[in-house]
Amino acid sequence: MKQSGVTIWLTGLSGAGKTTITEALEQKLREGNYSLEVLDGDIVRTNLTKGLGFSKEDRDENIRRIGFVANLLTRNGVIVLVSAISPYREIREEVRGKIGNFVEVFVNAPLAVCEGRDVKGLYKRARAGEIKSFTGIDDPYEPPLDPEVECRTDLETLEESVNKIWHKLETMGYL
Ligand code: GGZ
Repeated sequence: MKQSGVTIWLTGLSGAGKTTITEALEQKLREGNYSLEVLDGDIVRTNLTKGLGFSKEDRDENIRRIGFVANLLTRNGVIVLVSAISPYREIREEVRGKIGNFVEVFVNAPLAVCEGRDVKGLYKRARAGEIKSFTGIDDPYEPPLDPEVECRTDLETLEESVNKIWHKLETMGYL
């Protein structure tokens, strides 16, 4: 039987661990020879959504375009890993409705933890007012109300987070 496609949508604050989980999950899926594609907000913003900023309108446009591509791939049997802050609930739900085969993963760590990690020094710059409209600082993040999976990256290991998602994909029949 042909692999059925699915979009695995990781949402969460900057520094919550979306990219780290995506990379680990990608590796595990590749070992299983699944056909997959990764759409990471940070990278997509250098091509597909180049020029968009961080206003609500631009973020929604970013998510809509990522969702459009994710949908094309998903309906062709690809497992799509999307990693984007995607702070607004309504647009996430819109994309979910269009794609259908959709697994929302809330990559959750308290703001203080994300800020403490500050891998790229962006929180520091946001606190200093050098970056405006930074999610969690002076821009909203609306957490999912009923995600298929929640990964508490401050409390669980990377392996635990990946296994949780893997297990959910299995029970939903995508693996
Ligand atoms: C949030 C920002 C901002 C602002 C630049 N707010 O953690 P990162 O650095 O590597 O990834 C973040 C990325 C956010 O892009 P997304 O496409 O995921 O955002 S959204 O879904 O809201 O459209 C962050 C960096 O860009 N970054 N400025 N103001 N994150």
